[in-house]
Amino acid sequence: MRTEQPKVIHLKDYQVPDYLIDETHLTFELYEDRTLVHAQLVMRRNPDAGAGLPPLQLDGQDLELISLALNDRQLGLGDYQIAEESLTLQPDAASFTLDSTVVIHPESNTALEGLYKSGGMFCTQCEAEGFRKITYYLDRPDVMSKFTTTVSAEKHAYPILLSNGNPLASGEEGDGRHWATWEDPFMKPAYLFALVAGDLWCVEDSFTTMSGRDVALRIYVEPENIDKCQHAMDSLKKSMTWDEEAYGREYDLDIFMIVAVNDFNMGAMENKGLNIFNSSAVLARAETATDAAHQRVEAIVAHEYFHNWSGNRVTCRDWFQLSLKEGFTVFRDSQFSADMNSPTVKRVEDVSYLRTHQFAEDAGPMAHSVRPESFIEISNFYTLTVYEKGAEVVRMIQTLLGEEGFRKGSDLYFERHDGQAVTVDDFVKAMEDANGADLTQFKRWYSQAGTPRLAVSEQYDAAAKTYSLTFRQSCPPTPGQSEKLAFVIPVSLGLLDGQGNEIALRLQDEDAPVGTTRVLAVDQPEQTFTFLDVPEQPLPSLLRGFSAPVKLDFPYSRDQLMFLMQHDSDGFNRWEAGQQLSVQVLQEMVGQHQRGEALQLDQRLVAALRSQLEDECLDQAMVAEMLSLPSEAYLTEISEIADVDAIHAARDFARQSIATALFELFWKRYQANREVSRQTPYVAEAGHFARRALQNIALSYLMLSGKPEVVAACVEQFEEADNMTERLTALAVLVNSGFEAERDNALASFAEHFKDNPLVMDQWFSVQAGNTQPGGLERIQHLMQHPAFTLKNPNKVRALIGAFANQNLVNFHRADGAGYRFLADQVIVLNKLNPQIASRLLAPLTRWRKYDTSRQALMKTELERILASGELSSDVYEVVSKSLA
Ligand code: B3K
Ligand code: ZN
Repeated sequence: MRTEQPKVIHLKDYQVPDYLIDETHLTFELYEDRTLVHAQLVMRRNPDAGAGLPPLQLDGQDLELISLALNDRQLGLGDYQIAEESLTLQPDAASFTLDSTVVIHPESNTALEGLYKSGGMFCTQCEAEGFRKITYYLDRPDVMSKFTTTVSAEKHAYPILLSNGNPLASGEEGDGRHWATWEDPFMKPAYLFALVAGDLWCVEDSFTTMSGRDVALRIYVEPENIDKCQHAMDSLKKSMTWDEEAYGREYDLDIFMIVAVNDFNMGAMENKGLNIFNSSAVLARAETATDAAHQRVEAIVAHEYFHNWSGNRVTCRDWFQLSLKEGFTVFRDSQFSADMNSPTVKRVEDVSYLRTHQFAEDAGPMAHSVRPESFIEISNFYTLTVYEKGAEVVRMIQTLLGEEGFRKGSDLYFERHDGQAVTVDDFVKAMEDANGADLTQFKRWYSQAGTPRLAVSEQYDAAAKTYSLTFRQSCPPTPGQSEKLAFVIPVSLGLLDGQGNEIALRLQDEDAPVGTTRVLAVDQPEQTFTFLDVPEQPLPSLLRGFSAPVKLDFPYSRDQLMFLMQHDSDGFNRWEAGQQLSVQVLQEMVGQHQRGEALQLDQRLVAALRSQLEDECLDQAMVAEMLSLPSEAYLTEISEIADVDAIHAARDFARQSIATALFELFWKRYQANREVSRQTPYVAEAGHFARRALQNIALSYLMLSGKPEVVAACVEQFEEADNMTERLTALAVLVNSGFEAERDNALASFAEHFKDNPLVMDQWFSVQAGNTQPGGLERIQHLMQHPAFTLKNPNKVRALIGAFANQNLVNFHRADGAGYRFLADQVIVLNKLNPQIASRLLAPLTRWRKYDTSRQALMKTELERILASGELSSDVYEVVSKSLA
């Protein structure tokens, strides 16, 4: 066990840096067995930090110092002190130049942070604190510097040498080596530094910005992937146009580059002018990537591009402000995806994700506010709360200020803070100043953790024709925050009459009605709003578009939910009514299972889904969403104590009953859509996504019938489809079926066909990891022996182990605890190899409070075993210790 307690960093202790680095000149000499890094830092005392010349403490980790010179004077051992994570020396003037040379070992860096090797190429990942593994530096986002970077390497193995900014010069060195120098004219913090060296090919295009400047666009990949870049390039150009139109933001360098690497801890990284991407977030073509993968590529390319303004031009003062760039940028990319595809489908996907995963985080031991107060390891705070809830907070600001007001606020923010490292308060202040608004109370969304509950009750006075809604808000305690103050909750709503028409909304004290959808700002613990001239008892449609990230509670009957599914003018709320109906029905069946009764499905759910399937005018993507019952993970999240087996049994039974009752309709829609798919070449567009989505969900229901004509259709789709969306669904459906011969054939032929494509093999692993039939753990253990699997590649870990623990709940939570033991074993191994991946992988164990006492004990035993397993990384230590606290 760890003897030293790792240090806790607090937001309240923030101090401006003692020194600044105006210029950073780096030279990298890359070799197979070591890399030499020369850094020349042009530094000065920070005028904002007070008088005198305090010691200079630079960050540095795993660096072997070769030489150090201050203003060209070589320093000796007595001139500086080296500790495990720092180097300290005493400057003798307010301005000085510091030259250092260190040796580092990218070739053995398995943590994938700092400079490392992925396959045959060198690449970097510096956010948040990886630059200190490259050279001694002030590795904090409020130290911004102008960088020039020279890279030298052997020419044959590394013909391409890249860094941030614009190319300045290049040349040969003799000995088969060559070099290139890059200059980034924009000041940036070290976390945005990037370097790439490898044998890469590129797809090239260009973009003319709104002021008429030409920008070269390049996507670099390993040669075998050169045919999978077009979708990312199209997405990039759409993003550039969109950011000009929606936010007035123009690109600022002469070149924008994306590089795809196979070994990457997350999706991608927004390094200035040189984005580095997980290959899974760049490569996409019909034959190898699903519709979901295409949409993910489009969203991530956009997200990283948008960071050029929200993150790079205006950056964070400190890491507590992470949501300043991440929440805002997720909000921006979700607006973009909504504009490129279907806004309602996008909203449904985002809200499902938030409610299943972020709400669970908010209710668990790692719960933290959007702007956390403290951390041990910042890597643990790249969370759903900072990203997704942070985006919801920005969205609420837009809902409260209106689209125009929000745009004025963002214009002021970018103009006022260009080139600065700022805080969440600065962002909100710009929104306030541009609109003359007061968001003081609203800012509690940034400082209070936990998911608020909003209980709503109604009162109709037929004589006075008034209708009142009373809102009661509360928020459960979270670690370190027992009491919460009232939030400002924007509630978008409408009222429906008995025919399903919208009622014009006139609030008390208003002279006339104003529209049929209104936003109420609920800002008291309890508050009543009264509407006038309401001719009959209405049915409220509450929280339209999910206008706030809260748990809403209104006592809808099932008939009322069916009415809303039919009539609500808000597309999101039509889906939401269907979800709530499904939840009610499934929870009732969970109860039946627990009492040992025969399961009975409320036929109203079948009727509601039937009318969706019958109506051929509806958006097929929304019909597919309606037909997707709430996931087991979501049903777990909304349970006080989750009964894994009952949830699985109830959901399975409901699916089976729906499949039987609606067989003919499913079959008709399936055949019609499959026929179109057969006749139409693959297109990555919303209408085509929608057709395939309905076709595929229909197939998954149809296969539950086990009818030979369906099995034949599934095999046909698997074998004949020209795209991965259809092929992979057919495979997944076969894998989860009892048709062993067909399943084994399909798995074998898929692996044989795609064995050289690691991203496709990830899908092959995932599909099997998700198989909920008994024996799941043994299948995973067996697959870990497959030659295509390795713990060193984060995508493989996520595809197999992550998918198993997060999506295959009945198998992972099997009663003897073997699933937990297995996960803990993997975490213990990964703790040494790659702490960031280890700490993320263990998240399912942190949710132990959700389960029965026997499972709780088993999960805690494994957390304790991890804690006692030896020297823990700060990443794993923080998550495990907080989970057990
Ligand atoms: N900013 C990066 C995330 C870096 C994570 C470091 N552990 C990607 C993104 O959010 O765009
Ligand atoms: Zn981001």
